[in-house]
Amino acid sequence: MDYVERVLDQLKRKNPNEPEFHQAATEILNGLRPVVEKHPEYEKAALLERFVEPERVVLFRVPWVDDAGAVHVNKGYRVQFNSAIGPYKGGLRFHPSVNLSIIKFLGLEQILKNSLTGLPIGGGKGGSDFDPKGRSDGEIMRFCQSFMTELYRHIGQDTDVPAGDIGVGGREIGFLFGQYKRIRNEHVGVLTGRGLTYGGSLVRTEATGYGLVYITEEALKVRGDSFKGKTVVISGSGNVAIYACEKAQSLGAKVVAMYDSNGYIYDKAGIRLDVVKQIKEVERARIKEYAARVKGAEYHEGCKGIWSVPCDIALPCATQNEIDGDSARLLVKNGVKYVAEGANMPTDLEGISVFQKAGVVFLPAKAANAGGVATSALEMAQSSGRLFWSFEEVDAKLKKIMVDIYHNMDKAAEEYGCAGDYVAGANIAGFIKVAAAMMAQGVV
Ligand code: NDP
Ligand code: 2IT
Repeated sequence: MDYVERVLDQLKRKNPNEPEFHQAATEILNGLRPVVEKHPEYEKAALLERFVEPERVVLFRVPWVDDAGAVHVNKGYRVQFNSAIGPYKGGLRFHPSVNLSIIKFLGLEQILKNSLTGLPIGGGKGGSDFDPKGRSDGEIMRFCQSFMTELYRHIGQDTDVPAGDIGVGGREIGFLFGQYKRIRNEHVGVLTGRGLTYGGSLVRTEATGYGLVYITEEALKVRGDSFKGKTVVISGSGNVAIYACEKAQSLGAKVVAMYDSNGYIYDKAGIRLDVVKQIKEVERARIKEYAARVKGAEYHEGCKGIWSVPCDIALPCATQNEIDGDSARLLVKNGVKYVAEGANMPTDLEGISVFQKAGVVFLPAKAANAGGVATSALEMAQSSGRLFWSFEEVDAKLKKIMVDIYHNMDKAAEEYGCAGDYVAGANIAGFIKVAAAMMAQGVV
């Protein structure tokens, strides 16, 4: 067994029943093999063992009262994974599937993603198994207030700065921020994704989806191609999916399918994003509605079928493990040329290998969806500086960050003998900075 295998083996033994965490760690550490081989001092310093162990895990009770007066109890999590290059930074996910394994996989990914942005942010993630679906605004507010009543003591603008993720958008960040400010009596950049009237940044709402399209555009450009005239399939219909669709359409692509957790819509004329926004952002209703409102559009029950829709570019933007080996094979058979991950770990290990073997240009999540957290870091900079930048200014910075990430991971892959393997390239490019910072700071 080499060093990487030993660390993975130990991780699985020490953290049983955490399949998503095992999956993310396997993908990451396998990519880092050429780096640790080049740096034997890392093994002596138990660097990988420290890298995969969170600095701190906070687990807490979140009691709240629903509109009918019934008392509920949820679990709250914050995994403060790595602060070597900056304060912990990463989103909060509210979804019934949330557990420690999922928060740890997201936190581990976040360390390298945040490093790739080139900005000084460490890695963390949190959330709750709370299910926001069907809850009133009052219930959401009381839940967020209860969640923050414990979380506030663990975070701070220079310590840990949460943001949104699945189930946590502008409304939730507003309630969380209000409670933090009330308890702490300070108006600081302790959360990102805030509204524009209380410290938020322009472009943060659009950033993950736009960034995903910017990095894909760069991958197309260096191959003498563009989004123009391309058929695109996007899974999800939440924050990331909607703004990926918006930017892809503005560059001349035709987006033909999207989904939510119940089923997918297919519109061969091209998705009408105004209708999707009205259904998902305003009414918080189901995507099924789209087919009732747009002539010629189809609705299919179930999610998996979306990968049978032929496309040139697939942008999975919903959740982990949406694309397994079979779905990947189907996409390849139907001619997909580019897959860029808007969601975190949407392709499983078999799916990644299918794409790479077929020569599909595969842009992994930690690079492809880094635009969200990068713009969060720009929000933090504006908060600290008491500044407010224009849309054009933030958008230009975001675009440059995404283009730089593309070239950094491309270069890293080439330097370490795996040209074109962006999974390894992104892991390596992200890890080098974190590893250097950890080595410089001693055994901590
Ligand atoms: P949203 O809550 O806005 O949207 C999530 C979308 O994915 C919804 O359409 C939702 O459907 C669907 N979805 C969620 N869970 C499942 C599931 N188990 N099966 C099928 N569909 C599902 O979240 P975001 O758009 O913010 O996040 C989407 C992905 O992007 C996540 O993986 C997140 O970690 C990642 N990401 C988000 C960033 C951000 O800035 N927001 C930044 C980087 C990555 P339904 O409405 O039916 O639940
Ligand atoms: O997965 C992610 O990068 C996010 N959910 C965004 C995190 C952030 O701090 O903006």
